[in-house]
Amino acid sequence: MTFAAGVTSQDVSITVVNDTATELNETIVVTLASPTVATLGTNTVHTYTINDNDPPTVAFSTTASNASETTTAVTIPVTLSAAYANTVTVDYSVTGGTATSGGTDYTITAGTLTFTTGVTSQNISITVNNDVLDEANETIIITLANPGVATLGTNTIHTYTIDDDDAAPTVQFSAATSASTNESQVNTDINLTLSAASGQTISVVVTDAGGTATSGTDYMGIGSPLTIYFNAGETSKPVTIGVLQDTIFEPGGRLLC
Ligand SMILES: [Ca+2]
Ligand SMILES: [Ca+2]
Ligand SMILES: [Ca+2]
Ligand SMILES: [Ca+2]
Repeated sequence: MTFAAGVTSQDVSITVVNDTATELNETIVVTLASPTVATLGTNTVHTYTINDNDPPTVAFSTTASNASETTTAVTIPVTLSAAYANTVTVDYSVTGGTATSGGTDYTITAGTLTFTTGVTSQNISITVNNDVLDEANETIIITLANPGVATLGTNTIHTYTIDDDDAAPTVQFSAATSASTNESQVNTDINLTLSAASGQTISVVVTDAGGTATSGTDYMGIGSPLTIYFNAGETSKPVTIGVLQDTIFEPGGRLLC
């Protein structure tokens, strides 16, 4: 660089390539050396910074994931397409699913993920309640919104499935035998019980397996086979048998389930 006589200022020209790559800010360091006639002043080094103008996309890594209910600390990763020069934010919230929030099946705090400069991955945390209830597998649907600086990528919705780990309850008669006080007692209830409440509907088929009583004569038929349904949370269900009063002495019958 030459300063002609009387010239006091000259420019160093830099041509920046305005690419489309998401990147951190970059620097160019220019140094002065070997002056002739003059001597070097104080600022012999100059740093020029190229501030990137290509924001990344922000999205879930995958659209779905799952684990056993025994996995209580769940993390759902959200990633940037590339490290960026500026802080990126994105909001997330639960927008659906069959699982119940508020601690029943899980707890999640909706909020904002913040990716500071250079950070490309952040996690959404879910705390799953490992209960002892037999349930269907249940889902939590999380959606990203309101990206700050970045734009939303492809995977803006993630479905997490809690795979239930609790065995279905057993179903049985509450007692192997029972008897009427006498034939004048009508509409006897034979009780069915579950070993534990379930979170889903449970059915069992009750069949009239014979016995010495005669259906239609000594008692009303149970409509065999009769399907009994336990709704979620129920642990006891009656099977009602209508006893017919006659004037003949006889012993009773039996049921199977
Ligand atoms: Ca760029
Ligand atoms: Ca549950
Ligand atoms: Ca469990
Ligand atoms: Ca469960």
